[in-house]
Amino acid sequence: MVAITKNKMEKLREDFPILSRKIHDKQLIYLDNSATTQKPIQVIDTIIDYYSNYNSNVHRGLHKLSEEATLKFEEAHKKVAKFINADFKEVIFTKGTTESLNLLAYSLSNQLKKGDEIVLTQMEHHSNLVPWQQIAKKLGLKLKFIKIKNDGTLDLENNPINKKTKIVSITHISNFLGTINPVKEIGKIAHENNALFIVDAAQSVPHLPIDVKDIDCDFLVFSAHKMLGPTGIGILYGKKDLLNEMQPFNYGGDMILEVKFEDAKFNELPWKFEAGTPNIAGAIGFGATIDYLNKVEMNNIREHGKELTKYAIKKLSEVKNLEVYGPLDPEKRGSLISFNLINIHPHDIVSLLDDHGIAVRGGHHCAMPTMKLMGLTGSVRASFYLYNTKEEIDYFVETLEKVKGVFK
Ligand code: 7TS
Repeated sequence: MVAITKNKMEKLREDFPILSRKIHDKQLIYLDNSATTQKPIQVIDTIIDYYSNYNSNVHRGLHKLSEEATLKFEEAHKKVAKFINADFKEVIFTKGTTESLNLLAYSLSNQLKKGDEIVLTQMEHHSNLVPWQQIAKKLGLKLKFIKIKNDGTLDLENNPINKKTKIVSITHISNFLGTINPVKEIGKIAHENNALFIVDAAQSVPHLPIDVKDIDCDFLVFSAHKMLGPTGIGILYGKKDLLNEMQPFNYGGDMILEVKFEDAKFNELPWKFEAGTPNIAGAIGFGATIDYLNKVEMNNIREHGKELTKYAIKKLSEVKNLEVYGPLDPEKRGSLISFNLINIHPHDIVSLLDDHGIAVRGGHHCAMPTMKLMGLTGSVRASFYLYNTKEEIDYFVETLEKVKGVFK
């Protein structure tokens, strides 16, 4: 790993045109990276280049443009696969985390029967909860949950995984509490019980070096837009043998080898799960995103995120009447902090911070049951990425104090 100095990290900001924008005549401070991240010029230019110079469909034309587009599209698959230490055949392009999880719930439901159990945690994003609820209702399955302890970590000693469990699907990093869950340990428990193990890595792949072989997960899902890439493209990683056994989610062009009027033979992996014209620009843009992240190096991104989070927790703990949710140890959390100012609605805080050019998110963060469990209706969330600085956090916390003053 080449350690990146503070100056180099700040220099990266020049790659992001949007960061020089003014919002209400104030410099933009973008702290909503858990929702989506900004895009570097290298990714933007790659997408413009595709549409300007070799726009064409993939896998079908024999002409030059189609050849060029196909090559770049397949290269993107390979880059993403290498990024998470997977095989090319094991990486499927989807619309994003949500679609990947729906694909899994739909395709794996063929292997489930009444009475089978699915284990999730009490801190899932709605996209790793609602698809499972739907198939559970349809097939008479039971949903069980690993509980959250008071410190915001999972109560693994009392986990409900047993021989009836067929699927364990958990978030790696909670988008509300920020907790980093011990995925290797949970995967081991799942496999000891012959259950499939799925990791929702929407908030972890952008921030930590991820190796699917080391985690030993059966499936892992994430979205490009949370890691400097375009929207509308994401990943379903799955172990080859499992993907080969699974029924496709969508049927149509590109996912077949041979079609007769009565029947069809499916294409090999990964194309078996990529029916129809894919998001070509998004995929090629994602390839450029991976190049960018590799250049910065994921270890540096993790270290930078940890430093900013530690700094922000310290600064926020000095603000009176403010409560932070989730573990306070930066080693145990991702680069996001959810909090509330007592007796002030999160939406009011978000709106007043916006007046000062600061973008944070307020609300239930698509984790309504977790909020309710904690007796909350919402929180404010500040989330950081590689282009954020301690100076931005200083301005954010100073402004928060001003905002508090408005309600006196
Ligand atoms: N899982 C987790 C843990 C997430 O944080 C999100 C998005 C998703 C799944 C869904 O990802 P998508 O790309 O398919 O939308 N989380 C958020 C958020 O925290 N604020 O906006 C989106």
